[in-house]
Formats: sequence, C-alpha cells, structure tokens
Amino acid sequence: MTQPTREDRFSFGLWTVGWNARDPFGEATRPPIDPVESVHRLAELGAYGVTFHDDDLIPFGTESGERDKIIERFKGALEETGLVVPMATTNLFTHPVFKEGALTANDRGVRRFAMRKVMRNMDLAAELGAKTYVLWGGREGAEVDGAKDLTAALDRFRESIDTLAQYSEDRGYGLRFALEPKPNEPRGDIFLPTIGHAIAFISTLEHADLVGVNPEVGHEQMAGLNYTHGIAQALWQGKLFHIDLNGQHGIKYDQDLVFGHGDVLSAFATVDLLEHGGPNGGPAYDGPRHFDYKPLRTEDITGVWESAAANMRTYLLLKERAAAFRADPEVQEALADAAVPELAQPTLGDGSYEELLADRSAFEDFDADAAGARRGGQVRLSQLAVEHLLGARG
Ligand code: GLT
Ligand code: MN
Ligand code: MN
Repeated sequence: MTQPTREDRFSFGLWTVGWNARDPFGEATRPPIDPVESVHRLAELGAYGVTFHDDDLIPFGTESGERDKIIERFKGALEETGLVVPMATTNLFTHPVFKEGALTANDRGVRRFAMRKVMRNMDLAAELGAKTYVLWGGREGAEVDGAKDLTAALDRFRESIDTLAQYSEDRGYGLRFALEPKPNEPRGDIFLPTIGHAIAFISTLEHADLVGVNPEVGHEQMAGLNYTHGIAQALWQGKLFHIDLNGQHGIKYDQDLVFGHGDVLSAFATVDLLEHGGPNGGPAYDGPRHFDYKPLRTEDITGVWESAAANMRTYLLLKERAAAFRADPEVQEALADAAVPELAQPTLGDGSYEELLADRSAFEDFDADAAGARRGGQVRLSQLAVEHLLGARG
C-alpha cells in the first residue's frame, strides 16, 4: 500500500527534482538533470505525472528550431514512460526583465512580454494534454509601497488573467487556471498573499468559473495560517483546482521540504481532508497530488531520488493512518462525544427565523451555563490522532 502506483496520481515539477541547489548564499551543489532523465526516474518511482515551467524544459531564449527538438525529445520520454502532463506553468520570475513584476510590472512592455510568454507556453501545455495552468506570481509585488499603484496592479492582474482565460477558450484549450498564493519571497510582499485573498480576487473576474487556486503547504504556513483550513475553504467553494504539497517548519523562509517533513500533524489533517473530505463527509479532492519541494542542498543525486520517493511514501503512510483513524470505533465515539457530527445539522429548524424566534428553548429557557460547562472531548480526539499517526493503534 505504500508503494506508489499511477492510480495514486502523484506528480512532480521538473524544477523540484531538477533543482541544482543554488541558493542566495551558495553555488549549486549538484549538476543539472536532463528533464528526460527526470521523466524516466519519476516514472520508475511510481509517479503518474510531470509538470514544468516553460524554462525548465526549454531554456530562456532558445531559438525555435532547437525548441522544437527539445519538445520532441520530451514527448518521446512521455510516450516511453506513460507519464502525463497534468499541469504546466510559466517562469515569470528568473530573468531580470521580471525584477519589478511580470503581469503587474509598472513597465507596460514587460507586462505585454509576460503575457506572450504565458500564451506561448499555454500552446505547449494544451498540446501536451495539460488540464490545469498554474500562475504563481512570485515577482508580482513590491518592497516599496509607494513604488506601486496597488489598485492598478490588481486591475492589471485581473486584465491578464481574464485575457489568458479568454485565449484558452478561443483556442479550445479547455484549461483551468490555478493561482498560487504566497505571502513573500522573492518580493518583500507578494500580491494575492493567501488562499483567502486569491479566492476573493477570483470572484471579481469575468472568467471566475475557469479560475481557482493552487495552494502550497509551506506558503500558507509562512503566513502563520492553517493549511488544512485554507484548502477546506477552497474545496467548499469549488476552487481547489490543484495542490502543491511540501513541508515547512513555521514562519520562516520558504523551506520546500519533503511533504510531512515539517508540521506532520498538519500533514495528517491535510491528507485526511483530501482523501475523506470533512468528518461529516464534505467534498474530497480528486486532482493530482502534486509535490512542489526541493531536495535538501546537502544531498547528492541519490538523495534527490530518495527525497522524491519520500514524498510519495509519506503521503501513502498518512493516507493509511488517516483511514485507520476514521475506521477506529473509539475515534467514532470520540467524534460523537465532541459533537462533531452535530455541526452538519442546520441551525434553523425549518429554514426560517420565525421558528427560531418561537422556540423558547433556544433562548428564554436555554441554559447557557450548562452549555458552557459541557465536556469538550477534544483532547481525547487529538491524542487519538497522535496515536494513529505514531502507529500506536491499529
Ligand atoms: C517556484 C515556486 C513554487 C511555484 C512554482 C510555480 S515556481 O519554484 O517556489 O511555489 O509553485 O511557478
Ligand atoms: Mn514554496
Ligand atoms: Mn508551489
């Protein structure tokens, strides 16, 4: 059960295993990996999909004849291995041209270039069968508030995303777009910093139905937020179009650790939600389980593939533990004791406040002190989760 198969729908970005470990303080510690090699290794390890930025596959500035050859070779690797491309994205952050922003740069020429760069890679994404197009606006933001017209930036963001969605529709690509929030890094402050900001922004779009979110574990945790709560809201609003799983230890730089190698209790809750929906059976996620992590800089190439395998194995272990947790009669009893199932019951009796006003037991005769003194039962539930996670039960 902890051996990944295609049915588990695990996918990886080329930029994850392919990261050569250059960081702001030091040189690369590993040689680059040929994307074709990554496709083969990921397939052997049991992944079903590979994702990429345009520049991960085709280095920035490659002339078109060479570009075609690279694409053909990549397609060959996909055919040989059966790996699919469920998602693609654009690098709008590495080249100096994007230092002040891409789709929201002050410089209109940069914005127009950024838009064309996205459109060109959407053509390739559609050709390779991708269903989701991720937009991570790492350079969309500012360090100096006075250097950016903040509301105009949101206008330009909206204009770009609506245009890209229209382009996908007109070309029959059928792509759905997933905005990836992040609070900061590389910009001092990034626009649409959290899941909540992104979902609120999406509601203003002309093509709101085609746009959702791609929340990353570490990005929400960098903002001190509860990732599982965030994706639950995205699911509830039908906006969880894609997901970036990884690990993070609290509020600090973006660690991009292996999934579960940060806040493991939170990872347990995340897998439980993704696999089972809420305890009262809310919607579960049916998209790819995509890992966006970085193999530690200390590792050599062996460590790279070990870490890729670790993401999948950790997910499957947590899935197993979450299923055991749900199936445990004592957990069922503890859930009932903590009144968890009761929340699924509407607050109103017949849907009107008239019934509520007429019900003396709801207010006049309600014993608030008794309700306030009621047993919580939550510690027991928490301990049962910890014990399942530690393999101490079933
Ligand atoms: C970049 C970022 C990730 C995004 C990628 C998509 S690129 O590595 O740190 O979180 O998902 O553009
Ligand atoms: Mn990250
Ligand atoms: Mn990500």
